[in-house]
Amino acid sequence: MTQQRFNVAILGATGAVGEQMLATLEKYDFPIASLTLLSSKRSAGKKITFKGEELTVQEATPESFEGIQLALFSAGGSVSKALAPEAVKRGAIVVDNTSAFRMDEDVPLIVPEVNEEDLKKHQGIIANPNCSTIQMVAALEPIRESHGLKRVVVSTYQAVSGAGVKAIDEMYQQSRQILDGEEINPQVLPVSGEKNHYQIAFNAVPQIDVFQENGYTFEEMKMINETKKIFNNDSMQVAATCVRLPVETGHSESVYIEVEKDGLDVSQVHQLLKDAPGITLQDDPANQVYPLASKSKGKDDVFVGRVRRDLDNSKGFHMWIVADNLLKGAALNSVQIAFSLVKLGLLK
Ligand code: NAP
Ligand code: 3JM
Repeated sequence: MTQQRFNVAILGATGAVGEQMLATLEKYDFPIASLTLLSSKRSAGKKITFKGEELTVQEATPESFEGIQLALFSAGGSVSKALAPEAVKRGAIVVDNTSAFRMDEDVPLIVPEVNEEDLKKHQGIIANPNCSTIQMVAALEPIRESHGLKRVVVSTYQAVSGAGVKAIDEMYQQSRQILDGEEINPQVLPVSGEKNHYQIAFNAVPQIDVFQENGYTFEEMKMINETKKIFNNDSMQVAATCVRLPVETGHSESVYIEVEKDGLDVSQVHQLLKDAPGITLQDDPANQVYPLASKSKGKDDVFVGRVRRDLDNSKGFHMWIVADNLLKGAALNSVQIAFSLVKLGLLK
């Protein structure tokens, strides 16, 4: 029997996430019949090579999705809000990388290692969680499954590539200017649409996305709400502090968890992580082995290390979780969702 192939579109193909989507579809040989690359008017006409074939980027319109079976969206929340319903109306399944639909009740929020089965409930749109959420829940799932999770407290150390191509350029330009003794003129970070912009080079900025009325940023609330939704547990206690660092790629997270059941020790946590799909344990303090953002770039796995039992709480554990934010945090997770759809017979 010949393998079924699909008409695929990538919306945001010229962006930091879109570029990695193309690379991941190619690397894992997703069964593609035709590939449509979409962007705004700005990049329409640009040529991109996929599997040795030159493709021309087109401006995205509702009609772009005629005949498309699978659409991978990463062009920002407002673009998703406008075009995802148009794609679904034309018969496509949308895997959306933005926060536009993540908390909608009829939209599954998927990390395949954790809740692949939730895909069966989809109504056309499937949401890919926030990058910081994905790597954290992937690493915590084996521990949650075996001992339950009562509480999660996370502080993030996030890379600039999570804020797109312009943020990466700003970090490098500013770094050069500071080293050359020139004046800097921040215009992108922490949030391009806000009135104040701050130095990112040689700095740490405790704001990712816009502030909410409760004093948390939207990025922090995404981590809190998405974690509860993915684990299907509204009573889980979750808190987050999200910080941007001058790292190009690779989000790092310091995570404190409190498990529900007694009797867990560090060696058991190690074993659970070693046995878990998509996780690499890197935890050997005697030899200075621990996950590093710089080494996560280009890798598919989520790396975990520095696992310690809390000194005051026998059910408390600390750990350091690192992943390539553009791969497992975005493009790879989306492509894994696409493969799961094929496997479950949901992509027709
Ligand atoms: P980026 O590098 O700035 O790229 C943005 C992409 O969207 C470009 O291809 C751009 O096309 C396209 N675009 C912008 N406005 C558009 C419009 N009006 N119509 C059609 N296309 C438009 O950003 P990125 O880092 O790739 O992120 C893109 C989006 O993905 C983010 O806004 C975010 O919602 C989501 N994201 C999700 C995660 C995650 O955690 N899962 C991580 C990062 C980003 P042009 O080349 O024409 O400008
Ligand atoms: C990561 O349209 C926008 O404002 C995009 C903001 C954004 C998001 C988001 O909210 O979709 C930038 C970077 C994300 C995300 O994955 O949540």
